[in-house]
Amino acid sequence: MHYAWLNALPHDIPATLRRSLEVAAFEADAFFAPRQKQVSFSVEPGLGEAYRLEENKDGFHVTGGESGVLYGAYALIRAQQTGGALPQGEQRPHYPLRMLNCWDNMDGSIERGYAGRSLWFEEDAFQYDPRRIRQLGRMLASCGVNVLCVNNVNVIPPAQHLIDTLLPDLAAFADILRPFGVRLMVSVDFAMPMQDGLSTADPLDAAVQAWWADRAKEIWTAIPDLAGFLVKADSEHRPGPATYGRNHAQGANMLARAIAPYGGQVIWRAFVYNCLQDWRDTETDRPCAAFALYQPMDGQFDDNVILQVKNGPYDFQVREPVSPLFYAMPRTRLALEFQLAQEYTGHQIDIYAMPPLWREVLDAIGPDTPRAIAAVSNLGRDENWTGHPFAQLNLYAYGRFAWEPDMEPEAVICEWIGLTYGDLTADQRDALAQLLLQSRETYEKYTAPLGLCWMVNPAGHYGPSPYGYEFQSWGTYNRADRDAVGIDRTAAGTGYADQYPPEIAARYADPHSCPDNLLLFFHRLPYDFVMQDGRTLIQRIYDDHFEGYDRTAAMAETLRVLPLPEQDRAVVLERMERQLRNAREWRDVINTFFRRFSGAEDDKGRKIYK
Ligand code: GCW
Repeated sequence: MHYAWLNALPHDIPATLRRSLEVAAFEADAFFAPRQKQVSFSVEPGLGEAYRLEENKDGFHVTGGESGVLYGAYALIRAQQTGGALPQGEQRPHYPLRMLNCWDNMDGSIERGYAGRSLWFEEDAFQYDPRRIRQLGRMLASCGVNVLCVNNVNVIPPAQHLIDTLLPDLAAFADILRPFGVRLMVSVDFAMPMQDGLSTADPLDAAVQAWWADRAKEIWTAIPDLAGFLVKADSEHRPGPATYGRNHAQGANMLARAIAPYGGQVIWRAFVYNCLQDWRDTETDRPCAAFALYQPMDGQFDDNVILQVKNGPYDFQVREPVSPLFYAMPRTRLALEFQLAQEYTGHQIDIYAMPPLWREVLDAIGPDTPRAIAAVSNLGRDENWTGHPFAQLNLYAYGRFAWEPDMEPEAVICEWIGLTYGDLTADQRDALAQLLLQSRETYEKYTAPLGLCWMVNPAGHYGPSPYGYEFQSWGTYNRADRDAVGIDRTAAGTGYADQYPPEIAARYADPHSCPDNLLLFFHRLPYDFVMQDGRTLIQRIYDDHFEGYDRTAAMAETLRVLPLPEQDRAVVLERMERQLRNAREWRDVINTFFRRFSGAEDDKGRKIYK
């Protein structure tokens, strides 16, 4: 197995180890016995996921609840491997639901997957190597993730049958992950009753309600600890309550009532907008959509509904402000959704470490605003799990942030490096940490400028295409012309900025106080607009793109001399070359695009192609 932060552990878990305590004891013993130390355990069921660690003369003692002992064992190993101090006092996760959303289809493909095929689906069936799934369980437990949604939110046939004919297979899969403290979740199709012969899926129809209640009973009989349903409704052509003139609270609550008797939760996604927009329409503004729809429903969702909101109002772009819904729904349980899959952030070819992004988001909204956390998975069947070995950092760090949302990006990056590449010298580790820490900003500089978004190739979302999305129906426009670029989202424009609380809205609304990196998200500005640092907008676009490429070239230099383990080194260097080509392409395409429109020369006389 390659998941290097667990390198010191044996490669497999014997099938007989069924309970988390057994797993914990096995892991701890395997790690500490060769070091002549003993680890003992005691279980206090009331502790649940929490644990306490103590050092004694023979070794260590872990006290925890059922999954707590497991998390305690991994925390102990982590502290030992990184030379960190033992966490003091009772440790418990900040978010009770720490979800990984897998967009796996049953034919084995993964929507926005960049690390190979599905680890558990193939040929429209569950097909997997149970040892690999146990390794997956260890990986998730070792970083603290506790819910795995097995199928794509776009429920592509035959995945709708996961909750009827395929239930025994789903239950068998749940059995494998249960000892690792991982519960399953399933994405469901809102119109499923109609596939079973009903004439409607109207949430207020008694027959529909009875259908879901029956289904819930059968599902939770088969898998008593199923975490719940994930639902993408009325979004990008998925069915939903709007078809029947019902709102999202009515739709979500209907499902919630069916599964409440079993402790199930409905995770209802707030990713809803008009994907059939006419580009000629300048009134409709996609980032406004979710707030306009959901904010008026605050307080209307049942207790076991969680509204899952992407971190930004658009769609996991390289730079977006946080979604204004996080400031506006105090009476609704919200989940914060991140995307580990690098859809818009380099396809796990380019290096893009996410902790700085998460730090910003969590600082902006406060860690207590969301009540749960979710991330779109970056895993696949590739031997190293994530395509690029460094993309493992994002999964690891996500789990750690889900436990401790106050973590500093640098600390978690260093922790991961210590666990994964412990043989590097302190200087080498530091060089890698700095490279990773800055990788997001580097990527941002060579791609779409200053919060503009969507200059990416529409086919696949890798590489530049400044006008690729411009005349499409997705609500994704930059509206660049010879004088100016961007969309005015202030009160004078689409009004998006006013969805924020007044002090935040005021900061965004003034181009002189709006953070530079969001300037073109909120404003339409002429190329000669003078920015806070004194540079003109067009010069800043050029400078960023040259700098982004130069920083990428410097990354390649750093990596060339870094003595990573051989199997990682080959992949890292090969991908680095592709990243450098990508950065060059972005730099030249974007600079040429804006030079053609603006006619402006680069102050520093660098090469911009005609
Ligand atoms: O970003 C978009 C992706 C879709 C995805 C959708 C969503 C699963 O391009 O592939 O569909 O978001 O989050 O539902």
